[in-house]
Amino acid sequence: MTNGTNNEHSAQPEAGFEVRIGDGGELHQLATGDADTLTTQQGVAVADDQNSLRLGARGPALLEDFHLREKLFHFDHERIPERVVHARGYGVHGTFTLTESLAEFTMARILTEVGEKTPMFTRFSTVAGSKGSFDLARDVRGFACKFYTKQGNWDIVANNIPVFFIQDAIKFPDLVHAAKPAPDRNFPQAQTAHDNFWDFISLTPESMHMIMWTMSDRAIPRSFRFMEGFGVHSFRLINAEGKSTFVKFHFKPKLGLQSVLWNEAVKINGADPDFHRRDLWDAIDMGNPPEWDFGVQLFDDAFAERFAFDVLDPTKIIPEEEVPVKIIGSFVLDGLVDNFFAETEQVAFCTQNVVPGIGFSNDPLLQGRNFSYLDTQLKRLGSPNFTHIPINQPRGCPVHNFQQDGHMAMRNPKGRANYEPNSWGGPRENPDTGYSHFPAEEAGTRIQRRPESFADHYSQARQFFVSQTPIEQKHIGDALVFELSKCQRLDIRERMVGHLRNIDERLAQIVATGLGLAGLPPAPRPAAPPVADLPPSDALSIVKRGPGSFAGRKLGILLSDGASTAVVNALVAAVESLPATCEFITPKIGGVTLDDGTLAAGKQKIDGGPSVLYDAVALVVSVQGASLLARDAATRDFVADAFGHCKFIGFSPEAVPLLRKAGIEEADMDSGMMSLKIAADGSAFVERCGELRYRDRELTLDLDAAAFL
Ligand code: HDE
Repeated sequence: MTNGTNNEHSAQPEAGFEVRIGDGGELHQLATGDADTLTTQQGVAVADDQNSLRLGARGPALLEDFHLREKLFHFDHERIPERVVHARGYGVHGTFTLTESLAEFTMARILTEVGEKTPMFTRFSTVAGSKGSFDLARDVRGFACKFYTKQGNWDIVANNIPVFFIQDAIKFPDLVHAAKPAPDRNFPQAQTAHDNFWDFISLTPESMHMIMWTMSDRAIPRSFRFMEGFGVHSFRLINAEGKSTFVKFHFKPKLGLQSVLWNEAVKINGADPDFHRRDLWDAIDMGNPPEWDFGVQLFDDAFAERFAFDVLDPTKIIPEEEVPVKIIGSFVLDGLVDNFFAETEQVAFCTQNVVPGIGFSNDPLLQGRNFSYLDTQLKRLGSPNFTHIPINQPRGCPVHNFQQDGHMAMRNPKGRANYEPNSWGGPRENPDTGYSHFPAEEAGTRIQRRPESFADHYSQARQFFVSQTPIEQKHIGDALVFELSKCQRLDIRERMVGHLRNIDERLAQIVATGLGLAGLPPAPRPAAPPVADLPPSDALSIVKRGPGSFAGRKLGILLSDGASTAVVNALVAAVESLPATCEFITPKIGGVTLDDGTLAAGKQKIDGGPSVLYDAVALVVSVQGASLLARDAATRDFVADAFGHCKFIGFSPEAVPLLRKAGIEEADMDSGMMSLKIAADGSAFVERCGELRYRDRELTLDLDAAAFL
């Protein structure tokens, strides 16, 4: 069925239908006879797949037609429940390689054998939207990884944000209910801009740190390829002597971080609701697979004692300045799935999936997750045998146990013994190599109470805010104003602004002004006095960690007939050398004829390729082309949006009338705009695009920007 980890494998779909049977794990063709003959599920060759059996050509259908009945029966049952959260996701295969051994800290072989390659599967997702929702929702992104290690499957069910909304699993159903569409009207879909969400949040101060992250540009990533991943909780590493070290897991994209603007996100969702999945598919398909560094923050009990916050509290980070992220390996995601349902839909991530040498902390959210993920697979996949589905089967080691039977059992033990201990033989426990739980000393009173050490909800929220560049702070303010403007109840808006006062007075004031509140509502009294003003951390800003190269990005080249071949070729060569990609956008999809007579085929017709789909744009047109295109509304939008979204714009001198028609006058020409007169300008322009956006432009375009400067 699949275990493809390279493009060749997935680029060549197998004819026919395969099923995994027996306990050997080998694949068998189900078809009788040759693979080209259509058969029923029973392997019987089908003679007519166009007409059902009827009593006369115009008569009633006959129940006897087993092929018709089987086909409809199977179709009727094709859907399984979508995930209760993270329903919309996209999975790909990859490989993890260790570059630095953690043998001092753990027995987990995947973290000790330098150079060893471990196959993995990653599923990216949005949280709130249903399976068919759009990709560029303002939302947290899931970044779940399953590592098929030689000691069993290890899952890091990560997000692209290092903290969470709540501190206790008991609040998860409430959080998700509040975020999802309201139960009476069933809207809004895939967005938190509504009363229920902000009602819950404004009544849950522990969510404030997470809110700063979700209102930041992190929640509208440009691509899965430009996102960080975080295991969030403190886990344990356990070494051969049984010593435990705390660990937090980090994934850092080699291409750097990048997000879109909110106005872009809104338009991308219309232009291409599959923007993120298409981006990942294309990158892998074209042979530019994304890679991440795999890092750990390691700390001991002594650090946990002296750290200003509780390392068990999932609403807190440990700043990288305090405990640096040590890079110990990397992974590349280079394998497309053969079948979306079989792999992406059926993959079952469980936080409880750990291997010897890796353990849990007492983080109450993690403890709750360890129950929830296993439980939810039964609902979704319908049987405790979901581990028999190929995507969930361990690959690096055998599986031997006496768990058997149940719906859809595919791996059935042979022989008489199905219990342990027994006198017939079979697998036995092994205290030397088996998983042993870390013997933490625990004592206490049975109690339902949050620890005092979890009580400071504002200090790190403030630290996140002050760590952002002015433009990023502005985006947080804009996002809050937008989201709260969609709440109908004034008291909810006010309660939220009250919380913001405990984070940053200026932010609260700006949001209050943006909402048109009469004054500043009172700030709630914090449950604990905030720790001293925390220092800004550069690691928290996307802009401060920009890539500086256009590698992995996409240039949109708008062409007309008669455009300069020399400039076009120079742009394409510069982009491909990075490597990055480019697409020609042409008035007709058939393409244009360049000034030397070459035909340049369009990848997008102008209406289907708005500039929001590109990281930067170049307008390479002739005099006549510019005047024709200037009369076209979609082309004017293309140019105006590229300018409004602070993109770098390269333009041939002939394009100036088009710029004017799109509202860009001489006085608006800034250093984000570059003239493309000769071929050399093409490579200089692509070099300039490395900054990704000409951010200064936003400060001049936005009425509210001044407040953040
Ligand atoms: Fe999840 N979460 N979660 N979550 N989560 C699920 O499991 C849950 C949390 C995350 O691509 C569900 O298989 C509880 C934190 C990802 O298949 C469910 C709590 C983080 C995915 C579930 C949390 C995550 C899920 C739904 C609080 C970041 C997608 C379907 C105690 C570290 C996995 C499923 C995929 C999915 C429960 C909080 C990440 C219901 C109870 C914190 C990436 O089991």
